[in-house]
Amino acid sequence: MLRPRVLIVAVAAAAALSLTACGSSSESGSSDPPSAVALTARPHVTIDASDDRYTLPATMPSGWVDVTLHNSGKVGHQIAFAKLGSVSFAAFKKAASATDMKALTDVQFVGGPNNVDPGGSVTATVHLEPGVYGVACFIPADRDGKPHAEHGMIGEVNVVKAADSVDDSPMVDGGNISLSDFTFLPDASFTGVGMVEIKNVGTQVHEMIMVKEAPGATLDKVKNFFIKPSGRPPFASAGGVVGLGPNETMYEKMALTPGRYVLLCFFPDPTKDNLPHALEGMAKEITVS
Ligand SMILES: [Cu+2]
Repeated sequence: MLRPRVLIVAVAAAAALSLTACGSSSESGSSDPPSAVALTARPHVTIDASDDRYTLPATMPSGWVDVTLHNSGKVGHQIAFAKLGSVSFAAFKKAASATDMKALTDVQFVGGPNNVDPGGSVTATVHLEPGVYGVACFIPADRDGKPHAEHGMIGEVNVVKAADSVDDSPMVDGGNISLSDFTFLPDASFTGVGMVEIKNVGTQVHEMIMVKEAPGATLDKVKNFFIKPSGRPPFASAGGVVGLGPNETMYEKMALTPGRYVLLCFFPDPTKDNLPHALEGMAKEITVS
């Protein structure tokens, strides 16, 4: 009785091995990292950002979606997805254009890619329920300090259930980071490599801008550059996520190289006259080894 069973197991194992070998050899010619296999399991939507507009699809599939923001502009951009619910697009537009977070307490911020440098791309995995979403860039323009949303980086997207919609949440192999009021809490399993779960355990909307410190940089030097840019940035961008509401979860595939990183949130605190969260302690240095 035992012998045939062992054989079957051995054959199954060999088949699995050859499948794995096939999969990896077909990947090796591509410029994408091997992790692209996991990315393609979900719908993948690429949105272009220029100064100051998005090229948006009219509809997007519901469920877990990999959203890539490609920046063909000259300054950094982001795209925050917010389910409008009972809020009209006109009201969202007015509030986002003025960074009036108090007027946006009834929309559901579900995240999006952040900190996308000119010429670059950042991908984030967000969960979209069917419905109407507003999208916006809250980064202030150099010329007048108003959010890019005010200058045209705002739009409306219809989310509908599609044949390729995926409701199973992504597999996590890079650890977890919680966003709280007002700090970042990477857990012990966080490695900075692989799929990272990002969860908002606070009561306000948060973002996570990730940068890698340049030699000689410090947390304060990085933070001060964001508040008052001058000279060369003491860091290199490393992606990030934007606009994640309380109790919401999203994911980002990371491939951080060893070094010191700073995580920052500049979302305004509506209870403190829109004081950026970074000035309430939401700027943290972490080491990736
Ligand atoms: Cu925050």
